[in-house]
Amino acid sequence: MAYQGVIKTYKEFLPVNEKTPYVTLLEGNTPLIQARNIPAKIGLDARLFFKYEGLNPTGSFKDRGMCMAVAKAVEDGSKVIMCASTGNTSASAAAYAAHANLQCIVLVEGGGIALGKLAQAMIQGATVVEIDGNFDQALKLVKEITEIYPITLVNSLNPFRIEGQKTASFEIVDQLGEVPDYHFLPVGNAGNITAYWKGYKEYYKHGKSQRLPKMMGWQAEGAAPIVRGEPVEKPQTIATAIKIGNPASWNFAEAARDESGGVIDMISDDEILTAYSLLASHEGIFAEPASAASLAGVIKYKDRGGFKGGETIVCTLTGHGLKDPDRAMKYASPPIKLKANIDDVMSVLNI
Ligand code: AN7
Repeated sequence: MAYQGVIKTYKEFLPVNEKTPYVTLLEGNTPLIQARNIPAKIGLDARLFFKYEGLNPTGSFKDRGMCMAVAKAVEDGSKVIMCASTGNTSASAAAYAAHANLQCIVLVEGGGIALGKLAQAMIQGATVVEIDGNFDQALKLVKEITEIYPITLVNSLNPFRIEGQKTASFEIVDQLGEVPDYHFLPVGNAGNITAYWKGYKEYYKHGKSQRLPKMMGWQAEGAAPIVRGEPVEKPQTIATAIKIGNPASWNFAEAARDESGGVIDMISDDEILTAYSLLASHEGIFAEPASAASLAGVIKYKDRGGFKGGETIVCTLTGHGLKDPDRAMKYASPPIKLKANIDDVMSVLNI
């Protein structure tokens, strides 16, 4: 049978009853791509895989949890959903609200989110509010508003978001045919590392897998509250998706790290951009900068002597590169501009 989306595919593992609608844009079922060139290029003796979540319907992993959160909002008779966002959550909320005929309100930092994400939320009919403040302030406002008014909060504080997102772990185990030794991913609000760890543990408990991976979370240096052990009041990073100073799922992220014997550490913006460019130019995978934090983490951990050799490593690439075209335009070499004649064109080619 054709693929039916996250809720139907994994309903035995999800909070689904006879009243829960199968809200879906056919999210999930994303490819697990084995790296062909990067291990040799960086001197890594391991099997390296990318879970390419940028291929979800709105271009990020958020769709896995949003279908579940919106399905439960519909089940509960809610008419309006709301979130704060660094961009991808707002794009996903807007899309699923449009699909399920709900109203959607998103609060974002004015000038702080990538172009593609803003465009998505706007064209998908959300009420987009740009505040003069950052994500952490926006989330605080959304929590206050949704406590008072009959509006469903769809940030990852909503437990149904985590439930949907955990299905990525199931897919990885099924696609690999085993559990990876290490799972690397970016950490922002820390919902995703929480969800992956929950998913790995549930598959293990149900006898679908024989062991658990080490969870390896990576924050940007300018937005690394968990690594530094205190909230960051004015987070800064070019990876705008993870520009978060006070993550909602902080404790769950630490639990995932500690229970799995993993690590939460940080990488610089330069390291993120190097990994971003490597992925695009050496694998043909265009992921957004925040996503490349996972590969940047692999490189950092390898350079530190963290791997023994021969491991299986999965990196989640959380969002599509087209979300943030400005960053690619700034980072890559500009096009060569020439007159329209063969001699001019051939003169610049090394052929
Ligand atoms: C591409 O959209 O928080 O640690 O509001 O968009 O679960 O927060 C986005 C987060 C990583 C971090 N990669 O995940 C939002 C938002 C991308 C992201 C993360 C985000 P969490």
